[in-house]
Amino acid sequence: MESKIQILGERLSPFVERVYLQVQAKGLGNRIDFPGADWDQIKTPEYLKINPYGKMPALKWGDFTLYESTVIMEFLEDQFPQKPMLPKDIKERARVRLVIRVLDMYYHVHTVALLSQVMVKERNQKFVDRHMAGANQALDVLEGLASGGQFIIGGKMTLADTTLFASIFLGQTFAPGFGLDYFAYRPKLKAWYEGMKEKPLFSSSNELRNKQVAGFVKARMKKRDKG
Ligand SMILES: N[C@@H](CCC(=O)N[C@@H](CS)C(=O)NCC(=O)O)C(=O)O
Repeated sequence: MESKIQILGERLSPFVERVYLQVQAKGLGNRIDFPGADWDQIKTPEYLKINPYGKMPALKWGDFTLYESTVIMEFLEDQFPQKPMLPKDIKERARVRLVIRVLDMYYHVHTVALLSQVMVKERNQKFVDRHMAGANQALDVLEGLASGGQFIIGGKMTLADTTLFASIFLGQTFAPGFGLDYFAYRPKLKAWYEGMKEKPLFSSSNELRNKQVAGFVKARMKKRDKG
């Protein structure tokens, strides 16, 4: 029997969660496992052999390994063409990829930086302001790209929805602490998010994800109070 595909990483990471949501949306839960890998494990020599950058997620399928979430998602689309998450129409397909590219190149760089300022003894306000401006700009761009319907691009659930949801879910959990309102002036993103979070695909994960976020905050507080 062919071995199961494993996706290594913790679902608190939006890069892992985007793959998880794709797998669920495609109904591949019985073909692909998420055994978890914590933050220490991704720096072990064994893991670094799979991903020399020591980041999550990574894919392992027998001898075959892969990393970079977007590459993993595209591989899964090719390997499992059922319930496609990339539109047939090549213009729409390009726009789905554009949403993901904007997240990877222009959004996460700022939100990851802002996360480093959660629960610290003293915030570096200049640093926070710079990255808030960057995050806001990316969110404005995403508002501009949004179709304005139920789905972020086109008329069907795509990788743009699952990927954006994973990113926004985590980001907006921490945003109020920075005075950042994701949805105040972004009606299309707001309506999209409100609609998406009610769908079983996303709402079924909420409890676990909220627990993970609380765990992250607790760990950061512990670190802050220690040193
Ligand atoms: N471009 C990578 C980004 C992955 C990434 O940054 N993952 C974070 C977790 S959110 C990580 O593993 N960070 C650990 C580290 O950088 O040491 C991807 O899309 O897979």
